[in-house]
Amino acid sequence: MSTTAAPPPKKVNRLGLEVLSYKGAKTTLCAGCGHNAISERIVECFYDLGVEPWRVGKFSGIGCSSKSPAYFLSMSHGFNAVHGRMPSIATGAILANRTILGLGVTGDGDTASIGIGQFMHLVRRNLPMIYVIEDNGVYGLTKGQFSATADLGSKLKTGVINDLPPFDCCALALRWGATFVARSFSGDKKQLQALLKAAIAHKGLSLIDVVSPCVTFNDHEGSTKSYSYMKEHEEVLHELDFVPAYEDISVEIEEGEVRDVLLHDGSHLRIRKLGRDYDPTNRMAAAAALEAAAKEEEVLTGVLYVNTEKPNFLEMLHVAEEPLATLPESKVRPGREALDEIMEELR
Ligand SMILES: Cc1ncc(C[n+]2csc(CCOP(=O)(O)OP(=O)(O)O)c2C)c(N)n1
Ligand code: SF4
Ligand SMILES: [Mg+2]
Repeated sequence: MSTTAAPPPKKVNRLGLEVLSYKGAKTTLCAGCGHNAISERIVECFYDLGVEPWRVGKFSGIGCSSKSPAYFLSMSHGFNAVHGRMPSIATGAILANRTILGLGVTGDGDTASIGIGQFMHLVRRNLPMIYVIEDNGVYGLTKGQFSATADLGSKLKTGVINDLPPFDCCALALRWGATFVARSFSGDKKQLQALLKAAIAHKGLSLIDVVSPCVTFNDHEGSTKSYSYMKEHEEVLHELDFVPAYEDISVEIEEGEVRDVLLHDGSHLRIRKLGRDYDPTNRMAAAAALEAAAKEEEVLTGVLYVNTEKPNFLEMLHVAEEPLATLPESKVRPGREALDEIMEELR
């Protein structure tokens, strides 16, 4: 009689899908690149929350960071836009089909250098999508020139010093009316997981600027986006837990120590106070905290700001629930009367 034991049952999420269903092609990025760690977190979070991968639209521009959507969610839709132009492609796609869950993955060059104008309008419109900036302070793909997020005085491998002040994408996004602004570090697995999950649950633009070291061109002494710099200068604002809507959230919350932010889909972002008092619903305080941190050469990580009240772009425009391509002609074609009215107005 055979004694071979049955293989253990495969681990699946609430949709019955294995984690394999959330993976992508094998990475071609450098070993140790921060972007690879972010791809891994994306796989874990979408799997954990049981998001249907075929509902996701991955959007990116050009860069090592923008290549990374090939390395996760292979069952999702994807669009690699021209350098810095991902926001307009994502805007068009999400307006045409609001059932898509938009996931933008971009670089600091793609967003803050060539793409700053597009990024500005995306924030202003509060388009519901997740927008991850893989921020290494350089153009990794074109061999390590400074980007617009490189800190003043930081040094290239060649010894060149950056003599321009940086754009802080979080501070800019706050100024332009963003509704979810967070900063993280690719090396902080737990924090990044909680932030990505909250970003999935938020129904406006969810910006996460992730310091993601480029091991090949910007991980040396004198860089402010290196692993060692982040280890010394990261200032974690709070401890984060994400409680999805389908889990029981009726756990007692200790007064004064923990704060719960209710997100749109009924999930909760649980914010546990660390050393300081920080209110992530106060936009002015968030801007001041970033300014103060920059002066102290600290990198604040966590949820900097969240606003669940402001309408998103689709709500502002009253976009139809169904994908526009599926609307019947009776809904998309104005009737004779409406056309006559327009003609009358133009007389
Ligand atoms: C219109 C245009 N200008 C310039 C380039 C060259 N280029 C390709 S990627 C890149 C910068 C990428 O930097 P970043 O977005 O920070 O991504 P990383 O490689 O650092 O992840 C540049 C300047 C291009 N492809 N297209
Ligand atoms: S060059 Fe830099 S950013 Fe590009 S894959 Fe290598 S480590 Fe990552
Ligand atoms: Mg970069």
